[in-house]
Amino acid sequence: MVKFSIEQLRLIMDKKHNIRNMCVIAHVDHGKSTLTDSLVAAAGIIAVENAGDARLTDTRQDEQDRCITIKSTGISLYYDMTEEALANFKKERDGNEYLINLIDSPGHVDFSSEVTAALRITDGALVVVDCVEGVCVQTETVLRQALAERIKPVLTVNKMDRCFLELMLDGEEAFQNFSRVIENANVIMATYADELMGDVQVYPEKGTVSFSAGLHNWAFTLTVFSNMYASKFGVDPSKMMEKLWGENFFDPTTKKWTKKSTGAKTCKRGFVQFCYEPIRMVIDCAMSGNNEKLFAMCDKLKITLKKEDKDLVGKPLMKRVMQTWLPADVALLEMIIYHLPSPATAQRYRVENLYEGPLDDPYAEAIRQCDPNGPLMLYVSKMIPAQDKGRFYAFGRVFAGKVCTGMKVRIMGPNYIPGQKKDLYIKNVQRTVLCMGRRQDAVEDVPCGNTVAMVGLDTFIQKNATLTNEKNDDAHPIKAMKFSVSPVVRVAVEPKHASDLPKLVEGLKRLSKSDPMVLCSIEETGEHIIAGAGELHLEICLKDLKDDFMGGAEIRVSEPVVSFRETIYDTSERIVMSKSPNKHNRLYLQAVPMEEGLAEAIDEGTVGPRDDPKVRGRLLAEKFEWDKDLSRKIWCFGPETTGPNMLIDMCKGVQYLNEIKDSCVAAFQWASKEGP
Ligand SMILES: Nc1nc2c(ncn2[C@@H]2O[C@H](COP(=O)(O)OP(=O)(O)OP(=O)(O)O)[C@@H](O)[C@H]2O)c(=O)[nH]1
Ligand SMILES: [Mg+2]
Repeated sequence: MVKFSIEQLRLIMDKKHNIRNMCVIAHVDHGKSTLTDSLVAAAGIIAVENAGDARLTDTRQDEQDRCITIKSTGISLYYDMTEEALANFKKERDGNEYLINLIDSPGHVDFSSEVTAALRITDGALVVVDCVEGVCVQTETVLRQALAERIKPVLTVNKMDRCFLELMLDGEEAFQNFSRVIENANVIMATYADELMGDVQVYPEKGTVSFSAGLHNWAFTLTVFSNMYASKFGVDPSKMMEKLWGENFFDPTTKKWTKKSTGAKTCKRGFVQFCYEPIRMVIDCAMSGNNEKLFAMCDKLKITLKKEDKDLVGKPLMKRVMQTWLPADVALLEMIIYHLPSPATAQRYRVENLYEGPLDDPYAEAIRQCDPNGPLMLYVSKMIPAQDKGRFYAFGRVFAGKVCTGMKVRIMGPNYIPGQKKDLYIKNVQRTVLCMGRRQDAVEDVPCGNTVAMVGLDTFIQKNATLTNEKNDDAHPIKAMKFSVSPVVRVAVEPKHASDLPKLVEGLKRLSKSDPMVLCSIEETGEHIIAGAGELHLEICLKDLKDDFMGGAEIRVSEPVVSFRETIYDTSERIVMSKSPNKHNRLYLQAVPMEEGLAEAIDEGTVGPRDDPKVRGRLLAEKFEWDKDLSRKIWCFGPETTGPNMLIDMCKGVQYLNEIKDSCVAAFQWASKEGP
């Protein structure tokens, strides 16, 4: 049952103010995929009854079997806002129809690179936090990444049903628990926020926090309740909303609001009195079979149940009543539409983070304005395996211009340097496609502000690329993504039957394309190495390699090895000495830890071998308190001549020292590469 057609969808894609690109991020198992399902139910692709059980965005068989998301999956939702719901909407809009391009991301650390790739092509994030487990390690990691990409967050406190059914929390306990969760998330947001985005913290009383039970398909924001009560109390909904959170107490016997509890038994916090208790009552009645009271309450709350719904008992009845009363899609989609930025808004401040070239050239300007008539600027963030084995869709976001079926594009790979020919191709886009969970639909063209999948570019794009019009040879690429994990766990693979070697080589190429993080390389010994972010990541990669990319050919896999890294914490306790082969020269060497932050600065590229020595000297002197002369005596960086180690000549008054410089540099490269 599809409620909307591709034609309808394509029409809204031109209305850049009515688009929201967002991803769902959270710690592992906090309910992202389940919650996404409730939203998809609203867009009409799956029937509402199944919402919460199908995990439609978990498209792979192993994702379904393991109940874990491995790849991020995009899906487009169509939502028609009512006139009343838009009454307080002050931002620019173009009619009532909205298109929400949603990406469900994995929560397991091993797949963080999928989150990075998803964040790049979205402007907003729905942060999901399990109300019982609270803010966890990965919640912080993904939030930090989101804010670094200038993605605006809204929060949902999820698995609310656990408060009622499992923990049986009373109202005050629940409130304290929720405020703590929100507070913890806000601390992280305040820490990593950047001033251009303004205040990114979330507040229930401003409607940027929702409370949800994805599994049971219900959710609410305080906006929902304040609209419900505003008419009853005859006050403005925004005033009502403030009363529903924080230190506001109401006593129905005196009908008075106070800032502190009066101590009377009937005096309760606004949130408890008006939101938590009514929900608890409905749930309790449904679960205990007290149908009379339940249906009376339904009448009062204007919940219209279907006749067959009234025959349900226990949990299914509770689920049905709750989702009729507080439908998850309405609360969440309205929060997303109200509070997350449209591409037109977001690209104005994201352009600096995105574009590598000068910020006043026509390409930067087209991204800033989200201009569909400007030059094409498209970032391919990942490659998605297509149904016919071995082919890939190039998936990404159009930041400016339009991409059309059959169009000739300039493909700038990650190693492209403006003005040179390296890593540059000019090819045709065979087809442009929209990805909707498991299905794909071809469309004629896709304008800026939207996500798109393209057929026919997979032989030219390894993992990421920037696409622009054929003739725009002065365009700079879009910045490469920064991953928060690196491929540290390595295994060696070999085919069981030597005749399968070509299959392995081809398979490794495909594997490396399909995953943003995995690294496939050949050692000097001829071994094929696969490196992943963790054991689970490797396991999935190996399975994909065997089953999908090598047609089931058998492979032998070595035990995983983590490549160790060595560092020094303190100055070495003695100076070591070595004699030259002719025994005429003595070399003395001592290891000293770098100043705090220097290794990181080298990793980030702020200090490096290619810097102007004068500039580098000044920077080292100012930031790391180096002696000015010392920085001129850096012989090399290592390993690979760029790494975060340095060899420094400390000799004074020695002649002809430069004659041994090359040998020392080579030795240092080797020593710093080998590690322990
Ligand atoms: N009680 C309760 N359980 C839920 C709710 N939402 C999800 N769950 C359960 O939590 C588990 C994880 O749900 P998922 O939706 O797969 O979680 P996820 O965040 O997508 O997990 P990853 O993608 O692997 O990070 C499943 O067993 C769900 O049934 C909820 O609202 N209430
Ligand atoms: Mg999931």
